[in-house]
Amino acid sequence: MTTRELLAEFRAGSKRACARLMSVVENEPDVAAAVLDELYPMMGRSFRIGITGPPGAGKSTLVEKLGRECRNRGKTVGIVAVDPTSPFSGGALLGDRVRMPSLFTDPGVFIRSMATRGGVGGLASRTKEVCDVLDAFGRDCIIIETVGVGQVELDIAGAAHSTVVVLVPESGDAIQIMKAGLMEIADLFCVNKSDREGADRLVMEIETMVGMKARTPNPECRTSEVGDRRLAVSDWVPLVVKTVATTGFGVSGLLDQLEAHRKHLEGSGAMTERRRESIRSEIVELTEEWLRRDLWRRPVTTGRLNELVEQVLDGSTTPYRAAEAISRDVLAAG
Ligand SMILES: Nc1nc2c(ncn2[C@@H]2O[C@H](COP(=O)(O)OP(=O)(O)OP(=O)(O)O)[C@@H](O)[C@H]2O)c(=O)[nH]1
Ligand SMILES: [Mg+2]
Repeated sequence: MTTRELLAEFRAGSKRACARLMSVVENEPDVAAAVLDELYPMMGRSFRIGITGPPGAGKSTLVEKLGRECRNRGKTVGIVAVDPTSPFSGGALLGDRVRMPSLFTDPGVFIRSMATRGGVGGLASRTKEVCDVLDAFGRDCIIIETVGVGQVELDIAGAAHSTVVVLVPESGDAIQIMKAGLMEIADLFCVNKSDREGADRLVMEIETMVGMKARTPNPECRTSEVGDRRLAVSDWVPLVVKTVATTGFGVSGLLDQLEAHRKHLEGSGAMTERRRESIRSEIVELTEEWLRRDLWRRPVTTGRLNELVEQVLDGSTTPYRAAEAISRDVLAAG
C-alpha cells in the first residue's frame, strides 16, 4: 500500500492505517517528514497527559482506569506506553494487553507500545511524533505512560500538556522525590496504592514540599525571558491526589484535576507559550536533522571529505580545520 493510500484510509478512521503510519513515523525518517507534514493541519486538538513514576507504582493500572473514565465522559482515547528498557516497539506488548483488558476491545481506544532507547547508541525518542499521529487521528485524550528512570520522563514532560507523577507509600519519602527531579516536572502528584500504610504521611510530605517550593521565589524568574514564562506557569501549585488504581478509587477526581490544569494552562496563556516553545524547538530539531541527512548525500561534500582526509594524513591540515573548511563550503554554496 502506498503512503497516499494509507493516508486516505487514516482519514477515513482506519485504526490499522493509524498503526501503520505510527510505524512509519517511528522507523522511517525519510517518509515521516512528509507524513507528518500532511497530518499537521489535523493536529492540535488533543489533551496530552503524561503519567510517570517508579517501576511498579501502578501506572498501567491507573492508565486503564483513567482511559475508561475519559470514555465515560464521552471522549476518545489514545494510549502510548513508552518502555525505555525494551527494544520491542510497534505492536501492543502482551503485558499491556493483560493490564488494560477492558480497553482493548473498545473502538474508542487506541493503544500503542513503543521502545525509546532499546537500540544501540540510543534511538531518539519519537514519542511526540507518535502522539501527533494520534492527535491527527482525532483522539480527544492521549495518555502517555512511562517509567521514570532519569532522562526519559523529561522527554515525556516535554510531550505532554499535564504531567502526573505517580508515587506509592513504599517509594520513599518526599526528599527522595525532590532529589529525583520529579518535583520539577509534576503538574499533579498521585499517591497510588493508598490502600496501603503510609499513604497519608506521603501525601502530607509532598504537600509540605510543594508548599515550600511555591513560596520560594526563583531569582532567575524576574530577569530572563524564559524566567517570565516560568513565572506565568509557576502560579499553578500541584495538588496531591490519592488513588487506588486497582479499584478505581480517586481516578475520577484525578481526571477532574487534570481538566482543571488544562483550563489553567489555557486561561493563563501558558498553553500558547508551551506551543510556541515546542514549535521553536521542533523547527530547530528538524532543521538539524534535515541538514545532517542532506549533508553527506552531496557528491561535493563527500569528494571534499575524501580530499581532506588525505590532507590530514599527510600533515598538511588538521581535522578541525578540515571541518571548518567543509562547513564554510556548504554555507557558501547555499
Ligand atoms: N494494593 C494496590 N495494588 C496496586 C494498586 N495499583 C496497582 N497495583 C498493583 O501493582 C502492580 C503493578 O501495577 P502496574 O500497573 O503494572 O504498575 P506500573 O507502574 O505500570 O509498572 P511498570 O510499567 O512495570 O513500571 C500490579 O500487581 C497491580 O495490580 C493499588 O492502588 N493498590
Ligand atoms: Mg506499566
